[in-house]
Amino acid sequence: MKRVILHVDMDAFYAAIEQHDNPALKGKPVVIGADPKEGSGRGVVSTCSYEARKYGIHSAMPISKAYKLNPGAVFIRPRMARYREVSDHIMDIFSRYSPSVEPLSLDEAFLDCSNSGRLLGTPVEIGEKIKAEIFRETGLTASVGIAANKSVAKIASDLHKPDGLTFCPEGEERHFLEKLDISKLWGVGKKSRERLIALGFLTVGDIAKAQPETMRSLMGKPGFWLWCMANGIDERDVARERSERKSMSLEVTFSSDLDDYSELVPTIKYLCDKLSWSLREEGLKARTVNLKLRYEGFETITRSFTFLNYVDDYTTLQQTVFDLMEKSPSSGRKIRLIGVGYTNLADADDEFQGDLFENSLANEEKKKDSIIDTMRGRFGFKVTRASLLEKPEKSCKKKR
Ligand code: TTP
Ligand code: MG
Repeated sequence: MKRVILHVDMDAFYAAIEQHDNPALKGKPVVIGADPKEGSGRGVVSTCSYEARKYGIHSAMPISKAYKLNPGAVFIRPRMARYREVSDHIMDIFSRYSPSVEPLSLDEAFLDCSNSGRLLGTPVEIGEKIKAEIFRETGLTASVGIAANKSVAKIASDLHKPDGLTFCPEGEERHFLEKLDISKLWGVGKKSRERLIALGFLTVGDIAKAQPETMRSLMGKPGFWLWCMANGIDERDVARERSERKSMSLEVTFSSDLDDYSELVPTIKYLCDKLSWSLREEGLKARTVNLKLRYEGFETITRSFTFLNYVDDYTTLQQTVFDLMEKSPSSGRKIRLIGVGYTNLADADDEFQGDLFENSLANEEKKKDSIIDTMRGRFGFKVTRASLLEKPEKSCKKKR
């Protein structure tokens, strides 16, 4: 195989850590997320153990619904510091197997093991060694997908969860993918799935058989990328995290809690403008956008969205933050703090092969950003956009 790409994803990550740290929870339905308050709690499920999934509980479901599905489950609030500690540990294990490790979130990463074969064995042996090492050192199981490229490896790791190892030999990608539901393709969420089904595409094979031009005319550039993935074509490199900076964010605590969401709009725009400008100023680009909201009474939630390619423009950031706002629990709750952030950073001039999912809207917006950046280079951040003339809550705090 020319390239050997592994995608490793931990099983029921937060829930598995809780079961490991408290063995009395092993074998039980465990739900990590907001306080269910006996069915009246707001907020959502972060994740749950496989035992809880049998009741239909899953990530992002309202916690009140999870409670109704199984009131007897063990509900636990997340312990992020502990999850980050385990994440650092597994990332350290990955680095023993490859110099090219690309983390996608706390519990998953791509590894390029193309040159590890002579020392470590066949692709499947490498996958088995990594799984065994994770289990020995953390007591947790992971699922591994192995293929000649990233998108097939990512699809593969999900096929035999938990504790799975799935290998797709080079040249067999089309056959490997053809029967799978289109939702298995990276980036196909609920809405795109409905749209594709309405167009007559049910399986990955249906997309693979279409003409690339048809897919492009139906779905735009992402349609072409879907066609490539469906045919097992993905030239993107595993991107090492080269940037020293891991994240960047800005937040504002309001002088009095806000209950009218429309009052947040100017502040969100202001934060997005300032943050995306700082990102470009530092010569960086980012794949993940994060939103943090703190409600009255101090409950804090975070939401994030990861793009397939890198972004750095104001409009994409702003639209993503508004989308994330829509997914956040809101009704009747006052907001005390709002924060926006970027993670998954890379140097702006790093080339990533196959930034196929390039967003033409983002390209247009980039031109506007570069005009503003040039003016700000001379006059500072006080140069502003016409759309931002409404007064935001200004005293924001920069976080590293
Ligand atoms: P996932 O890898 O998507 O899920 P998982 O590891 O819990 O389960 P699986 O075996 O299916 O991989 O996400 C990793 C962690 O990220 C998860 O344990 C909790 C967190 N998370 C959220 O907080 N909210 C979410 O909506 C999702 C999907 C994950
Ligand atoms: Mg996982």
